[in-house]
Amino acid sequence: MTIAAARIEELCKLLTRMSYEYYVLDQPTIDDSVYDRLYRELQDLEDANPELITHDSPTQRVGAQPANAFSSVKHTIALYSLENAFNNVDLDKWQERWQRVEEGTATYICELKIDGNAMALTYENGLLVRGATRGDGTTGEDITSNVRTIRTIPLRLNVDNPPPVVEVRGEAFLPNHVFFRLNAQREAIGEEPFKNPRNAAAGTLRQLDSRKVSDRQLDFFAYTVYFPGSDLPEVHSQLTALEWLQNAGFRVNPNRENCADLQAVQHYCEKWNTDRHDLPYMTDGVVIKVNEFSLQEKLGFTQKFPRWAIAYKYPAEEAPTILESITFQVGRTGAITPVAELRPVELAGTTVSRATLHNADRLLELDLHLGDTVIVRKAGEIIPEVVTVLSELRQAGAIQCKLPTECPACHSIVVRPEGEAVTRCLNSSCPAIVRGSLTHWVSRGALDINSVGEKLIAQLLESGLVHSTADLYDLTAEQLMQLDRTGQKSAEKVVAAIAASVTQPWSRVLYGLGIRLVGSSNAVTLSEAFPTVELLANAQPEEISAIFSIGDEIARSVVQWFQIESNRLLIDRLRSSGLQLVGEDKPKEITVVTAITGKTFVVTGTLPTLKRDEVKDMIRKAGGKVTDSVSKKTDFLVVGEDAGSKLEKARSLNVAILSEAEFLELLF
Ligand code: 3BA
Repeated sequence: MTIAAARIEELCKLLTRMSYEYYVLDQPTIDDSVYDRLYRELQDLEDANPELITHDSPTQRVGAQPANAFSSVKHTIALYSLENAFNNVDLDKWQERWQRVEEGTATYICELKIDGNAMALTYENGLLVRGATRGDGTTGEDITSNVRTIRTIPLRLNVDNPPPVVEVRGEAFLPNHVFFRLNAQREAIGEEPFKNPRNAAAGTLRQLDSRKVSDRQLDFFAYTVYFPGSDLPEVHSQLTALEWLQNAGFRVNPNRENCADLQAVQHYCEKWNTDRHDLPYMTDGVVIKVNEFSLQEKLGFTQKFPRWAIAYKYPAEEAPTILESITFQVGRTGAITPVAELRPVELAGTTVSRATLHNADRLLELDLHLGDTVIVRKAGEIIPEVVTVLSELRQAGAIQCKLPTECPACHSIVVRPEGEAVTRCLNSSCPAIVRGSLTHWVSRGALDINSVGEKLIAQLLESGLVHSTADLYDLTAEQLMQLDRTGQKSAEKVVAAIAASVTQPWSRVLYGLGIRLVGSSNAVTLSEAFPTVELLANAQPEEISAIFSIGDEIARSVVQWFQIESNRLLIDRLRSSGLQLVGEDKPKEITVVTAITGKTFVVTGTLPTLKRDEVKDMIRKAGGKVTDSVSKKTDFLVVGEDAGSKLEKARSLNVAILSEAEFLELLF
């Protein structure tokens, strides 16, 4: 079998299953846009190889699988589709196209495109007589009893002398919070969650038990109204139609805008691409309509679409593509991140050719094979990631992707600590780790050495001039001038910039060390609590985690870092190079030496006047340390009422015990 034949067969099987899940089960497992792209791939393959088209190919099916639970209704006025635009150029072309049919200008109404289910409602003499799904646009399903449960659809129009027949169209949808609650309930009873609010709404509308529909809190935005056989003069445009609908008792989306030209339309689309994420319901684009009915009538329809309207679709955030290979990146902490190298695919407005696989666990969980069809997602500003693999499309004999057993940069054995998702290289002189450490050391929040960039770091490592951050401070201009394209002037500038960095405060040096979990704010907190590197290097984990906002895991990470011999040597060399390993406000603490300075305290029980946190603050301000648990290193235990095991332990260890009054005496 040829590759094309195999791919066609696999795509047919997968798409058939997907459409069954979508239409029959109301339980799609895959995003619509992904389905569309795979469908198009199948269509292209079949166009190129027509002899391979089978009778049961999904492309040979016209329209959707009808569900027969509800009786079908023929729409008296068809529900057209909307043409799609994906960018400003498409909008320009659309305007040019309609202006060729009817010269002139128009004002446009922009409406948010609600990502729900289009519905057709019929009112006779003001009364709701029928609610139907859109179906294929000509025929839909009669779901009147379910529609009646939607609170924002009036059962009687709120107008005097309503026209004999009124047709209203709009979008039924499930608000996001209802969707999340519904899925939580489904998962609690072991049911599959819905993939998105639109599918949840579709599933709800086709529920046979209307009482269940009523519980689900469906909502409805109206956007079109027809008065067959009885035109109302006051309704002559999209804007006046929306007003009429609102007055008649419908919910109309408030975020509509009257735009004088296409530029204003484009501005609206741009603005809502970000703002839409704050709305309590899903939107997937903007519908743009020529406002005046007189112009709409002149423009008319093509086979499928009204010429006077278009949907500006926000870019899809998920797409299928092919996994070409996997590479492994070693970060400055030694963490090895698997990266998927992909066949380039358009996603959310950019071309994506790499995506993160996060960690070793994720890679194994996905069980990736080379050549696999994977789904990548890029939402907002997030780094693209591989979300799933379509293993049905895997070719026979595909090679499984494995975790590296050795570091791709230094070839030393890698380890994966029990219970951790991350594989690490532990060789602190691994070139990838050193490069990462150097990049971090010179970065803005750390030592901020602007003139040492990625390129120079690579050159320094390659030439062997630098093996660790400390080596930076021994560099001479002569050495730098040996490097490619480095003149005397720039060499001197670099040396001066490195030298100037020794004035950066202790907190930045601490951050620059790149200790795992010590970000810039933890570094500030730690540097204040431990005003010298010695105090920090010799601190017990409990003393570190006793600091407000510093947890056990951070404390352990700091202690572990200082336990490593090469790190202690690094500190020694940084000290000789003149870096600040002492806080600036240290002198202040030396001047107020009290009986508390340098002593370690534990505070427990309910004190007569002070809160425990107040006491702890007073101790820290006076240069003492506060920890959570009593040990041999504890100098004082401050106790109040109802003290428990800490008091006992302090007694057994002969730790001095203070009442609040005694503590205050010691302090002042
Ligand atoms: N306006 C969907 N179609 C829409 C009336 C036209 C139209 C939509 C719209 C054709 C939304 C296609 C299905 C259909 C009624 C046909 C909207 C939305 N306008 N605001 C121009 O918010 N999703 N959808 N519905 N007729």
